[in-house]
Parts: sequence; C-alpha cells; structure tokens
Amino acid sequence: MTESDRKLFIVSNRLPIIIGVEDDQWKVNPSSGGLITALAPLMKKNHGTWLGWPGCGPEAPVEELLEKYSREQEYTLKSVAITDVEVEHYYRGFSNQTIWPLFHDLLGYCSFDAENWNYYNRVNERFAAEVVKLIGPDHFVWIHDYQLILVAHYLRELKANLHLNFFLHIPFPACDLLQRMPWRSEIVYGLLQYDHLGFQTNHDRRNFIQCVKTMIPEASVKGYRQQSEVRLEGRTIKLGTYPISIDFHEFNDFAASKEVADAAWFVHENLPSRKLVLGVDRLDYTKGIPERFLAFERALEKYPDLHRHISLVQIVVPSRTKVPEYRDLKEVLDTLSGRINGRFSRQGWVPIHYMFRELNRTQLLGYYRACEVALITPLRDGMNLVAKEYCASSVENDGILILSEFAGAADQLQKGALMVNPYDLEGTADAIYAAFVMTEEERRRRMRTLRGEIRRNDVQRWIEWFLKSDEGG
Ligand code: ADQ
Repeated sequence: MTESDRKLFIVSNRLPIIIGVEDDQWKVNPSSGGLITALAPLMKKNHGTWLGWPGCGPEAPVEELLEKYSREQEYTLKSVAITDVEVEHYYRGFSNQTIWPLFHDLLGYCSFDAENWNYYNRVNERFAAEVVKLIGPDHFVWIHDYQLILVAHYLRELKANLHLNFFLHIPFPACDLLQRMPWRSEIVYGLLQYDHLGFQTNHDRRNFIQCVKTMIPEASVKGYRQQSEVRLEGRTIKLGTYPISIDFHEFNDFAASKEVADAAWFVHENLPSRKLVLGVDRLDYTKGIPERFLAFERALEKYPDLHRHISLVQIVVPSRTKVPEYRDLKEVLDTLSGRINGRFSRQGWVPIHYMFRELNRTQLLGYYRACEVALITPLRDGMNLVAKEYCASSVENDGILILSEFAGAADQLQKGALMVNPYDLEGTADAIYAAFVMTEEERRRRMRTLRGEIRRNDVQRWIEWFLKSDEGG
C-alpha cells in the first residue's frame, strides 16, 4: 500500500472546525491550520475519518452539523463529547498546566494535581472507546499530540488489535525534567503502547530514548540517525524524527498576489521611513514575548542610530485566556510595551506597535511581506511554523529571520537565520542591530537558503515521510 492509498483515521483533541452561531443559525467553519490544509486532500481522496472534540457544549446540534459538513468535505468528522468539568481538568488542567509547561522546560509553570490526572485518563479512555466504535480494517490510525498520549494504552486495554501511530507536536523534555512528574512512568510507558512515534527533532527523540532507558529498564533500544527502535514485551516500537512544515507554495503564491501586496503596502504606508521587525505569536509564555520586548529595548539603549528608524510590530493571538498564567502574561505585555514606548517614543515614532488580535490570512501575509525582519524568539517550541511562513512569504527574497536556537525549526533553518538565545538580551539586541545594517547581498543569500530548505521539506513531504516510515501500517 502506498502512502496515497492510506485511508486515514486522524484523532486529535480538537476537530479542525469551529462551530458557532451566525445570523441566528448554527454554522460550521473550517479552522485554519497547516495540519488540516495538508491532510485534507488525502482525507478527501480516501474518505478518511477525523475524530475529536468539536469545541462546543451540548447546546449545539453537533451530530447533525457534522453529518452535513462531512458530506460537503467528502470525509467524515466524528465528535467526542467532553463536559465542562472535563475541559477544566483534562484540557486546561493536565494538558495545559502540567504537560505543556513541563514539556517546554518551564517547570515553574507546572501544577501536579491528581484530580487533573484522573480526568486526563478518563477522557483518553473515552477517545479510545470512540476509536473502537468507528474503526475499519483498512484504516491507518494516526493520533496527534500531548492531550492524547494515553489513547494507545486504553486501546490495548480494550484489546483493540490496531497498528497505532502518534505524532508529538511539542518538544519532549530531558529525562531529569520529566522525572519531576509523579506520573512519568505512565507517560513513557503509555507512549510505548504506540507502534510508531514521531517527534519534531532528533533532540526530542533522544530525550525520549533517555527516558525509556531510565524508567523502563526492561526495554531495549537500537538507535540510528533518523530512526530508532524500542523492543518491549515482544513488540517493536519505531521512533522517527519528522519536522512538520507548511505548504510552501500556498504561502508563496498568495504572498505574491495583488491582495497581499496591497495589504503590505498599507502596513508600510502607516509606518513610514523605518524598518519593521515582526513578532507573531499565540499568547503563550513559551513564546518569549516579554524577553523579546526587553531585548528590543536593550537594542534601542545600545544602538541610538536605531531610534526613529526601526519599530517592532508584535501581533499576539488571544489563546487560553481562561488559564490564569495566560491572563497574567497579557498584563505583563501591556505594561512592558507601555513602559518602553513611554521611555523612547518621539513625535512621529513609536518603538513598539503591539496588537492583541487574530488576523485574517491577507492581513497576516501582508505583515509577513511588509516587515523587513522577523524576530521569532520562543523560549522553547516544538517547531514554530511562523518562522517558515515568514520565509515562504518573503517573495522579494530579502527578509531577515532572527530565530531562537530553542525552536524546533532551528535544526533546519540555522544556516540562513541569525540565531539567538532568547534569554540573552545582549545577544538578541546585537542580532537586531546586525539585521538593521545587513547588506542586501547577505539578506538575499540567507533568504535563498531558507526558502530553498522550506520548499524542499514542505508539509506534503512531512506526511509522506511519516506514512512511508511506517512499514507495519
Ligand atoms: P503553535 O504553538 O500554535 O503550534 P506555531 O507553529 O507557531 O505555534 O503555529 C501558530 C499558527 O498560528 C501559525 O500557523 C500562524 O500563522 C498562526 N497565527 C499566529 N498569529 C496569528 C494571528 N495574529 N492571526 C492569525 N493567525 C495567526 C504547535 C506547536 C508548534 C508546532 C505546531 C505544529 O507549539 O511548535 O510548530 O504545533 O506542529
């Protein structure tokens, strides 16, 4: 069976849709995101199935809406119901206040709460039961991300004889960090219930192997460059590195359109005679936005010739605003940007333009095209697709990418980007200045390297890699 013949059965926490009311009527809209864009053609071709939480409560006629939407899309969407209490404990609690910060090396943000862990188990068990109800013999089961680590464990308990694939979108932490978690062995053992595990980087895969060696001594591990194998209880589990990407041509072609060119012109028209440095992130403490503001401030202190000739445009998409840490972060950003602007602004020049809002595609690509520099400095990130999207949209071939060495994307993009340690404010300030004075020749040389890399290894290639590597599927 070739990868294009696979009848995909995708499982993720959220379905790739948004259900809401428009003009007094329930409506289903596709959510944006690289994963759905990349998988949709394959899902349609082989009439695949996508199982997940629809993101709304019982007040919406979910089944009816999904049936209609599935007919239009030519693949099936099936929902797993999750109650408000479960959302609180399984999703906001264990997924986003335990696994998320721990796997991003931010132990100080972690809470370890046994009730949240119990709910996490319960909801994972429910996902497993739904998979068993819907699965067919020709399905290729592909489960996604940190909210659903234990689904394979529960499928094995249900004696479902399935070949199970999993991809982790976020980093996997070093062993001594994971060991802080009271349920560390259950997590590592739970992952080993899959048959094929995909990680974003070799570093993540090596961290996982170290955890297996330390916590599951009866397992044996064989390692290769891009793949490893674990033998445990008579089974072989394949581990691979598959850096996720974007649809390069979709970004490149749309960025070259008149619509986006006009949006880019509009951005510069409103912020004339200066270079623009862009930050685009979900509101998240892993993205390093306060550190970025401070590094920008340091650049203004250290290099007065930047004054009036550079502005930072920071766009933050609202996210997880019900989690207290995220609300606090918003306050920090409001205060910091206000303080820095109060300190440096002059007639006709504001150093930081900070917007807290979602953008549509045209606006987002307009910013990508308009801004001379992208400043992408997460403290830790599984991959970071914004870095790849910025380069793919740099159709004039002369944008500059400043990138954190702790983003998964660093492995592929370090040859063309200016690399920084986001905790090093001096170093990041120097990189901002280096970008400001970089010659056109160097800008073009670096951006050519970046775009070539992203064009070669796009999201289609990511899917092919993952499916091809799975011989047992
Ligand atoms: P995220 O943490 O969400 O993803 P990222 O990979 O950067 O991070 O993707 C963010 C997406 O949101 C991008 O596609 C971007 O275009 C979009 N976006 C950002 N700001 C926006 C705005 N203001 N308006 C509209 N859209 C905006 C998780 C992991 C990452 C990993 C991905 C994919 O945390 O490390 O790269 O999954 O595996």
